Amino acid sequence: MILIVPQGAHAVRLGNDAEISQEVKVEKGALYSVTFSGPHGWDSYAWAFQASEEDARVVFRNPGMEDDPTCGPIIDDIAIKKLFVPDKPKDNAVVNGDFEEGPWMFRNESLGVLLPTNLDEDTSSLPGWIVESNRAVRYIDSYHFSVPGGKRAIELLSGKEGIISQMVQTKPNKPYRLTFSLGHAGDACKQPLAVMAFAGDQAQNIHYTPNSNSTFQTANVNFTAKAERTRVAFYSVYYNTRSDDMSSLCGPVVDDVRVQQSGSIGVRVGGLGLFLVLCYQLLVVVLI
Ligand SMILES: [Ca+2]
Repeated sequence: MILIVPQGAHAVRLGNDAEISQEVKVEKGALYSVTFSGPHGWDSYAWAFQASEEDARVVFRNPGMEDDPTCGPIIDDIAIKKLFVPDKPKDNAVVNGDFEEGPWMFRNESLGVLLPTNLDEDTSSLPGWIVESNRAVRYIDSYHFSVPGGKRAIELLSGKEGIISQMVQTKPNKPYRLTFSLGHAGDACKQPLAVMAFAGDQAQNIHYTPNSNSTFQTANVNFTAKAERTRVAFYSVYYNTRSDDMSSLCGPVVDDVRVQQSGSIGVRVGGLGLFLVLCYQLLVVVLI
């Protein structure tokens, strides 16, 4: 289900203590992601919740912390998308390793969608993955960026302050190989680009080597599983900015993450429970 709440040619500025809300019908137990953005060209964010009832109210509220009440957040487009958690492929322990399932993206959003910190795998806008750092990562699409596979991928931002990770099922003492695509987003990001890739007790610094024939390369990390669950994680080694404005954050692109055994190729939302405070002291609450 996708519900788009177009605001027409106008956006809403929320003054102190102001809020806008809408009742939405949701499927009990299902996972939903809310994407919202400022006026064209501004950053978009996504945030997810699990429906505990069929009636939900999505509320955007400014909790009123601004000294200047005219400086409130501006809300433009809002969309709610029902997420599905892809099945784990037989030959790959990573869920949603191709990042194709994720939050709604507006076609006119040229800056992708920022995914803020979310430590709960069950209420992640990016099924299977968590953003475990205090900075956001960027969900990008192939309409506006270079994407190694399919239509979606992740661009890592803010150096080691932007980390995505997943706990994957493994068999203790067996050898495994983590493989993934590492590339550039085609957004004039200043090189060098590199990721730190973690798989169990292995950590590897991998530099992207520009190749005029491709926008990405394949990288891998070998490891031996120590337990039945192994952490796979990525962050950008450098703190990159775009060369055209020298200020917008950018970084390496990760896609098609796979973990295979070597040699065998083959929200719950309770009442007022969840909220998210972003810049401008914007508070998003889902009331059920
Ligand atoms: Ca992809």
